[in-house]
This record gives sequence, structure tokens and C-alpha cells, in this order.
Amino acid sequence: MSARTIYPDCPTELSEEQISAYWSDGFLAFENALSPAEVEESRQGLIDIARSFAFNDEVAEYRPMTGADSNYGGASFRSRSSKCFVQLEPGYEPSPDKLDELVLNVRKTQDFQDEAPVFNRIYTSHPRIQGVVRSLLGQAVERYQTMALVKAANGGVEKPWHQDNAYFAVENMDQVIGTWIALDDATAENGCMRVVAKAHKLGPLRHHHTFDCEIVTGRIDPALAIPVELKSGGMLVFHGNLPHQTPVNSSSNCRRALQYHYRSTSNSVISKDAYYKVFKEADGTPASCKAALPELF
Ligand SMILES: O=C(O)CCC(=O)C(=O)O
Repeated sequence: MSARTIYPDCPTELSEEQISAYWSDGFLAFENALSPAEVEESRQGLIDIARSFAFNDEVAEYRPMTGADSNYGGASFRSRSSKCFVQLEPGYEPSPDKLDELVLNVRKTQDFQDEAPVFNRIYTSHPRIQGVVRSLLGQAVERYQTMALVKAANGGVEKPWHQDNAYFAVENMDQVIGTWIALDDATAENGCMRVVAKAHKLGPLRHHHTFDCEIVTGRIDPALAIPVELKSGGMLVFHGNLPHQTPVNSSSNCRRALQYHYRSTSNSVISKDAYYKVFKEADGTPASCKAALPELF
């Protein structure tokens, strides 16, 4: 078994060498982007959101599970006052008297940045995270999307190979950056991020819909995947076209992460239909998640 790569501590500004490595490999990884106190506050913040939304009809609307065999089929609680929602693992049946269990079975919390000050601070003004993003996108940065991803212990589901730009709709695909921040030590066993270095240079790859939106077989070689194992507080920064995946959590603890996306201000969001014409394969075939399943995106 090869030793875990130890990444450098997260700086507040990238060196020229790090910037070139990002454009060449499609990603960079760092330890200690968040302090242990910020990690702890974030973990607690996610638990608080789930507990305050769950079966609390004034705060959030409950939508029961629609299917156990789709990553989008889990039960959810949707805020009545913001866009935030908490989606549970597919197949998990929540119950109002089992909230401690429910918080361990969240799969995704979306648009959560305004639900606790710590999340907004990390998204908008954290010196290391903003410093890295601005080193790559320039000073004029727009915030694009927030998600927190939990992989439940003993079987939390796979997020299959995809490019985040397949979900988005921007004019310039090079100007979208994802930051993925570990809130637990992320390991190959519990479902850390895996990436195919340099594959962002392949451009848009066709996605189809299986249990989730994923790159069709044969476009990338998963055998080349690099597991990006990080200590809690570490951060992966990746290009919007970089294929990535997280496997099933086969450990006995949950694996939590925050994911914030940014784009440069000059990079406009366009309509999904216009994006069909941008996010396409070399032969012109529309390749985005909306092209794969129009009704979901
Ligand atoms: O953290 C994960 O499990 C997957 C995150 C991801 O790639 C995504 O949701 O786009």
C-alpha cells in the first residue's frame, strides 16, 4: 500500500508554480485550510440545520423518498424561508423520534451558506480559501453554489464520475472552481475524492443518467484515479471540468465535507438551453446532466 501524500499547508496566496500545477493537473490539495475550531463549528452547524428542519413543518417542508435506487430519491426537508434543503441517503426512511439517527443519514445539504455564520464566513471571507480562489480566478469572484456532503457510515452511497460543469451553465468553463473541504479525515476507505489528473483538458464529456448523473463508460480511465486523502480541515481545489468521484463509505464512521463553487465575475451564467451548445462533445452531442435528464436539472 502506498503512503498517503502529505499536501502543503494552505497558503493565503498561490505561488506561480502552484498556479501552473493547477492549470496542468486540474487540481491542487492543501492541509489546514480550516482550523480545528472551524471544522468543529461546521460539523455542529450541519447537525443543527438537519435537526431544525426535520419534521418541523413551520421551518421546512417534508418531501418523502421517491426511490431508493437514485441518489436524488432520498427524503428531503426544504426550508420555507430560504433555498436550503437537506436530502437524506436514498433508501433511508426518517422518523421524527429518531433525529440522532437522521443526522447521520443526511447525504447532502444544499444552499446552506446563510444557515450559520460559520458557513457564510468560509464562503465569503475566509483568508485562505478566498486567497486560493482569487489566485486562480482573479479578484472579481462570484459565489456560485454551496453543498455539504455527508457519506453515512457503512454504505453511504457513491457519487459517480462526473464533471461539475455538466451541472452548471456558464459561458467560460475554465473560470469555474470547486473547493471541497474535509470535515473528517477523508480516506480511500470512507469515500475521499478521487480525481483523474489532467482530464479537465478533455473538455466536456458526455453524461448519462443511471443512479445519478455520470460520465459514460470509456471517456476516462478510472484506473488512473488518484485518491485525494486529506486530514479534516484540508481542501481540494479543482477545475470545473475535472472528472471526479467519491466511492461508497465502507468505514464505520461518517465522512463529511463542505463544497463551495466560485466563478469569475466576467463568467456569465447562461440559460440551460444555450449551455447545450457549449457543453458538448467534439462531434456536437450535448453532454450535460440536463441533456441526460432534462426534467431533473
Ligand atoms: O463529497 C462527495 O461525496 C461528492 C461531492 C461531489 O463531487 C459533488 O457533489 O459534486
